[in-house]
Amino acid sequence: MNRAELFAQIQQKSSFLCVGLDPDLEKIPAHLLSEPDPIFSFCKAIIEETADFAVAYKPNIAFFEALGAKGWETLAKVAELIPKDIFTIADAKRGDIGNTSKLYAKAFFESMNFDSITVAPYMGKDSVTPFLEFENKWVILLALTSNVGSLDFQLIKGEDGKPLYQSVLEKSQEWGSPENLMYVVGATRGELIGEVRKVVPENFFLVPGVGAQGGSLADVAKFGMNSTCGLLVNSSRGIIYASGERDFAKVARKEAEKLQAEMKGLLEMYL
Ligand code: NUP
Repeated sequence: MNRAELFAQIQQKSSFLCVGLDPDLEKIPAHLLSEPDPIFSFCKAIIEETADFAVAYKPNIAFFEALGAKGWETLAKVAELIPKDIFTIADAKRGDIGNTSKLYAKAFFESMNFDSITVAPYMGKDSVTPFLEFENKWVILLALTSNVGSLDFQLIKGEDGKPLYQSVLEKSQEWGSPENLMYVVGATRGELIGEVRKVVPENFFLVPGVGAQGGSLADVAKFGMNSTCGLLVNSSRGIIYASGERDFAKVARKEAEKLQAEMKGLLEMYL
């Protein structure tokens, strides 16, 4: 999917919601455990009920690979199931020396046909650029993450006085363009999102951290929105585990709808 198609979908649905698929056997409703593939049944029900409100789905690969070979099979089936006009993100946080990155890219872009993958910037240019060589596929580079540990390295100032996340943003602008490069910017970072936006005015941000991690959607839009929205805001637990009972998918739908309604208002305010 290209940027124009993504923006068209955002306008059409009045939404920039990414539903995070973090399916955990210990958290999904107990009645699903007797199904042949409980994680698949869970994701299927969530996707069917939320697809009207979501412009992206983000399976977090850890939740699938934790189940071994069967988990990979389930992931492939889930990826297949997501409607083709909805953007897909493999949240895998990969990155390695060039020839290895190339195979990670093939795994997620060719074998599983994801639109995008999250990539760690730490190993530098040759670890990231192999992912950028696939047409209509995207790298989502970790810039300013939502977790507490983001303080350990990402805000450290270098000799030029710039925090490390800023160097990641500036350097990576030489590798990709707003047509194939997004950044992870945590919703928990408040007005720092505005600092990131100043450095990279055009690129989309994948913003995790609303819902369970407490980030504010209104602040994300205020500081991060650009003329093509430029935001995909993820919520995982806040949607998929809103109910642990038989009604989980309907309740997930309600949570997704609530976020979409707020997003509609924010799009009207800022676009
Ligand atoms: O900075 C990041 N923070 C974060 O939470 C980068 C991420 N990729 N994530 C992921 O987003 C995290 O691994 C999880 O899959 C999702 C957030 O989930 P939740 O807090 O909405 O449940």
